[in-house]
Amino acid sequence: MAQFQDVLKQSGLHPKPAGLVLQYGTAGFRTNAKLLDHIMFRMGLLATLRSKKTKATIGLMVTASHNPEEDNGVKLVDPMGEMVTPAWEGYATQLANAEQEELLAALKDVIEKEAINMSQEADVFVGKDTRSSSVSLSKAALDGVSALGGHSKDYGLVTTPQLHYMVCCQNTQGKYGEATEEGYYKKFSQAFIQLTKNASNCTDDQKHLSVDGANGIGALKVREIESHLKKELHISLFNDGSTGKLNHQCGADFVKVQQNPPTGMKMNSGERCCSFDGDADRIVYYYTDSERQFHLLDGDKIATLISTFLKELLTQAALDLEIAVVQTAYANGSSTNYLEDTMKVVVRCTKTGVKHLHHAAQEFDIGVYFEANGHGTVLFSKAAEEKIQQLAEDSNTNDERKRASLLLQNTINVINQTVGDAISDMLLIEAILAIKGMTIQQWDAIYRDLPSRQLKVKVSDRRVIDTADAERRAVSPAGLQEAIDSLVKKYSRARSFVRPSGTEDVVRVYAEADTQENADSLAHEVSLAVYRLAGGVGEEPKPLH
Ligand code: 16G
Ligand code: MG
Repeated sequence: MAQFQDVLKQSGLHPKPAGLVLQYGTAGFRTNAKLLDHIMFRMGLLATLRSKKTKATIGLMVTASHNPEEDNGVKLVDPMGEMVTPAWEGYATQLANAEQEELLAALKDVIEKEAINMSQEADVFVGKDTRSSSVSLSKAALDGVSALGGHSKDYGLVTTPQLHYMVCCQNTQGKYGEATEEGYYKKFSQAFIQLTKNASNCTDDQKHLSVDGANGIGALKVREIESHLKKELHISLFNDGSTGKLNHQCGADFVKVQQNPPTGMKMNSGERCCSFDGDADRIVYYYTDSERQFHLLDGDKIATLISTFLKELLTQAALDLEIAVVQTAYANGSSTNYLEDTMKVVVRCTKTGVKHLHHAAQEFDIGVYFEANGHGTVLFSKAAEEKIQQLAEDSNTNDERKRASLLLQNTINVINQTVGDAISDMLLIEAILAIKGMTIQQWDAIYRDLPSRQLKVKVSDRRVIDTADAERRAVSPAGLQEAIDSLVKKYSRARSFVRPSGTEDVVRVYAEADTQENADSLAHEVSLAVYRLAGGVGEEPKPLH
């Protein structure tokens, strides 16, 4: 077939280094940019097949998120803006690792297994982050799409959540919004402005926010949306990419892991600040107090703020809708206790990785999902959206219910339901704080985090660790969970778990306890157990103090 001739010819221009093996990880392929040209071409092919299969537009985003500038990666986006399904992740790995002469056979295998009608039209939306390697890598992806006769639209520089939004808009024929950057800014900024009309006496201080753009794509895009916000939010932007290096000592991941402010940011004590990650799908907030002590408000605090706000509105609107919060094992124990015991909301725990949380959140009327690292959003079921809309349009309802239903409607519109979105989450958080007249200190005081520590252990093969119960228990190697259990018993309010990383060749260890010292020594002792029972390599883990 002529189609495959083109694939053959083009793939010769994007050859695979022989023997190189890469995995479609938790969120796509991610490694040094020099190794990715053939991967991009092949993902262009795969996105085209996925589009033919689903008869819908598929997204392909070139980014390595919070990784160093030298790395790059690719994420595929399914028709409603979700991540691709596990079966297709498998195909991605299969295509990526086929040696040059096996590529056609691997491609035909997917076509056969999925019974793809090759005469079906295909459309792929492509976006990229600000890495210098993204320019040629996105071209390779576009080559892949055209090699299989697919149509592509190159959105150029966009955040990951912007591309998810475009795909969803396109496949809902504009019901979710207009599939342009202007459409994105309009949709979210208008909802934000409507929400902030409910904030009385908002001072200039309350309207001010310092943003760390991680020297990445989020910085460019926050500048663009700011002009649509009608001065309801005053942003001081730092790490805007004009001088600093992407993600270098800045950005959401750095701030969360180091528990320190980013470099390059001017912070006055008590001032509200936030950091995006390199592709603007994560956000964390923070401030320093008058003693220069740093306070982090992570994804758990964000989920608590948002779910409290939504629960209050549901009560005011007298709407009987179930709200749930979805977390991972990394959620601070205090947040889970607060949500379950004080707020009385349903809490679910899933495996790490956005697709798992997203999936679990879809089971509820309103599902608020956040990873502690700041990746998350809120999903509203169709039925919930309809109930809210009916109430907002009902002329017989009282003022309080009406006001609450309108607020809920605008809250739905300010949220990017396709995926966690730093810009949209920021607007929602800013609106909630303004409406409640709440300072960042008051938000922080909702509950107090338990001290925690995360460590990494190098082992010869991290796959020897198998977990169950949403990664909270290790089922292999033998004896590891028993060892963890007996270590945890030595401390008060303690919890610990281990899991193989999906993005790095390490085992991650998490521990929390009543004091920082205890969390640190529990994390160290558990690291030692992993080292001894799961084939540690290199030096034995040393105590932290
Ligand atoms: C990826 C995931 C993130 C998760 C992280 C865990 C997405 C979009 N991103 O970055 O949600 O927290 O992996 O990394 O799903 P780890 O497996 O190395 O701990
Ligand atoms: Mg990211």
